[in-house]
Formats: sequence, C-alpha cells, structure tokens
Amino acid sequence: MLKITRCRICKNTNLFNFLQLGPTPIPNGFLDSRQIHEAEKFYRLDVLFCNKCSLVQLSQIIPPKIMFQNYAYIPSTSKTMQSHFFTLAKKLVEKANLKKGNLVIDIGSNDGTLLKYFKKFGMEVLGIDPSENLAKAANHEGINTEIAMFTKKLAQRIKTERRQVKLITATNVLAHINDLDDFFEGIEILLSREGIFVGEFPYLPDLIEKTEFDTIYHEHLSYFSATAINYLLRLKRLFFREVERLPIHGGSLRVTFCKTNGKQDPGIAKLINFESIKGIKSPETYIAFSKKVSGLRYQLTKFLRDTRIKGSRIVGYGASAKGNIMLNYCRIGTDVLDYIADSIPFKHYKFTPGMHIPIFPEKTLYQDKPDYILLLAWNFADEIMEKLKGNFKHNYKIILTSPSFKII
Ligand code: JHZ
Repeated sequence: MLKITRCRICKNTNLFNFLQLGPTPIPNGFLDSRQIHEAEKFYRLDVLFCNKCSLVQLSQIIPPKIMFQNYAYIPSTSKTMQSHFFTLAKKLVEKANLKKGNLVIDIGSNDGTLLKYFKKFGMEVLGIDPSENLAKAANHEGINTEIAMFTKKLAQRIKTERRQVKLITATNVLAHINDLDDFFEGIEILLSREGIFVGEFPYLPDLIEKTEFDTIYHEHLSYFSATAINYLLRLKRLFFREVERLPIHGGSLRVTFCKTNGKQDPGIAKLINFESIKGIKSPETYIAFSKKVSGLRYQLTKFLRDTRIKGSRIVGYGASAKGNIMLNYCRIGTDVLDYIADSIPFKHYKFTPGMHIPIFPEKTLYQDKPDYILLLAWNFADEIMEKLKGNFKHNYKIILTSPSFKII
C-alpha cells in the first residue's frame, strides 16, 4: 500500500489529516459464502486537506490491480445514469462539433454506457478501462474497449495508431487517478488543437454541505473543487473553459478543458469565489465536517438501535460502495439489517464486505414487507422511491442519511 507524502496537485508536504474513517474493506469487494469465512483485508481511510491548492485527498493508495480486478459498479443498471449519459452525449456531439465517423474516447468507460450513445449518434468510439470484467462486457456489446489504465504512454500509442481526437470524456474517473501529471500529459498528447476534454466528478462543496462522507472510499483518491482544478490546470498546458454543477451522485461538477486559451466561462470565477465564501480553503471547514460526520453516525445508529428494540424490522436497499462505507463506519451489521435488496444480479446472494450482510434480489423486499428501509444508494433516491411506490402496498418508512438524516 502506497502512502502519499505530498499533495497530488501542488506537491505541498504539509497536509492536514482531518478525518479518519477507520480500517475499511474495499467497498466494491462483495464476498461469496466461502469468502466470508476467510481473512479479509482492511485499509485505513484517512482524509487529508492541502492548504495550498485546497485538494482533499486520501493518505493511502491501493494498487489499481487490487481495486478494479472485479469491479462492481455498473452504470447501465440505473435509468438515472442512462438518461444522464444520453443527455451528455447529445450535448457533446454539438459542443465538440462532431461529424459522423469522428472518434470519441471515454476514459474509465466501464460497461460502455456513455459510448453506446455516441455510437448511436454515428461516432466511432474507443473506451479505456482497467476492469477486465466490464471491458469484456463492453467489447461484447460492440463498444471497442482497451483493458488498461489511461497513461501518457497509451495516449502516445493511440495517437500514432489513430489520430488526435476532438472529444475525450472522463466521468467519475478523475477522482480515481493517482498520477494526475501523467494523466493530463496524456490528454495533451491525444487531444486535437480544437478538441475538448469533458470530465465529471463528485463536487467537494456538495460532499461537505450534505455530509456525504460515505462517498469517501479507497477508489476515490481525490475530492475536487473548482479551486483545486483551477490550480492544477495552471500547472498544465490546458485551459479551464467551462464549468457546470450537476445533481448526479449527490452533487457533481462537469468541467471542460481545451488546449487553446479561448473565452473562459464567467461561471468559473463565480464558482471559485463561491467556494472561498463556503470556506473551501480553510482547515476549520474540515474540522467542522469531521464533527458533522460523527454526529450523523450517532443519530443513525441511535435511531436504528431504538427501532430494533421496539421490535421493528429494518432492511437495506442498494448494495452500493457508498453503502458499504456507511455500514462499516457505523458498524451496522445483521444485528440491525436483516439483508440488503439490490437490482444487480451480480451482487445477489453475495455478502457486503466487512459487515457480511446478505444481498437479495429486489423482489425479496416486495414479498417481505419490512417496517423500515435504509436507503444505502441515496444517489438514486428518486428512481428507487418511485419503484418502491409501484411495488409496495403496505406502509413502510424510508431512512435517508443524505442530504440529511431523515425518516420519510
Ligand atoms: P452505485 C458510484 O458509486 C460509482 P456507488 C463510482 N464509485 C463513483 O464514482 C460514485 O458513484 C460517484 C442498486 N440499485 O454502484 C444498484 C438498485 O438496487 O451506483 C447498485 O448496486 N435499484 C464510480 O457504488 C446500487 O444500487 C435501483 O433501482 O456508491 C447503486 O450503487 C437502482 C437505481 C440501483 O453507487
């Protein structure tokens, strides 16, 4: 396990360790009935703040081979992600002035959900993703995918074999990159002069505002603000062209970078100013956040314990990575949740890492009629509650932890 000694963006060595989520298993590491009896690896989750460039980052780095070998995040399983990616593809075809047959590259392409839409719009596509299981599925669906991490070296090979491209996308992957210098040198090599790079990632001020500490996990090495991104780009030969806040994943930021210094979106300066007012550059903000996290744990665990003592039954919904952070940090096990219902067959009849809660198909829930449902995939709250309303004819309550702790 690698421990960082300096900031990933500005190389500052004076980093403030403001939150320790404790020893935690890799949150996408679902276990089968044999593995729950085997020794499990736990890794520290300490969160550092850099007072020079404001990047928030993990202190430890787990080798990608361990993290992504059997990656369990599959965006195509949610309508929310599908419509998000359709809208994004439609918007970018126009914005990047793409013509039929133009090549679009998606870094961290996962199961190819985004690229499928670009293909529908007549583009040639290439995905890059280190997860063998997902890349194989994408190739099977006709989405040409390289099983690799994106590096400067890979960018050089693609440029030689093909050509530079007008559009490179990277959604929910920038936070996963350890060597940002190598990554952006690769972008500079691969992006054509008039090309655009569009990235999306969870937005740090939303994470703080809504106490979304469960989105802090081993694969998310960095937690970006526009301030930190701006600092990073000033060190690169790329220009910060546009910014857009999005509701997806509890609040994300969409950024557009270019190679030429054109007209900058005034929203960038406004957002950096907003972040300064919200205290994104001051350590006190992170000390207060850390206290909010402990407070949320107390509120949730007290409610769950009191509810169980009254004899009510509680189950989880959405076996997500963030859900496993919540369960491990709050020590919520089968003494509280009978099981977790989930829509992804790959997770059915497996167990969650660390707390070993069984995962069953959604239909179990509809037959079982529990009193309370702890929503562990709150990033899809609307979609999930819509589905529950359609399938549940008895009265139950939902326990939400984000944007705040509440029972609905
Ligand atoms: P899931 C994701 O994390 C992916 P995660 C990633 N780690 C990231 O960067 C952050 O967001 C931002 C289930 N579900 O994987 C399916 C239902 O059961 O999207 C999933 O198992 N019924 C790259 O892992 C889980 O919920 C439903 O109707 O926290 C969602 O977890 C729906 C819609 C989902 O989030």
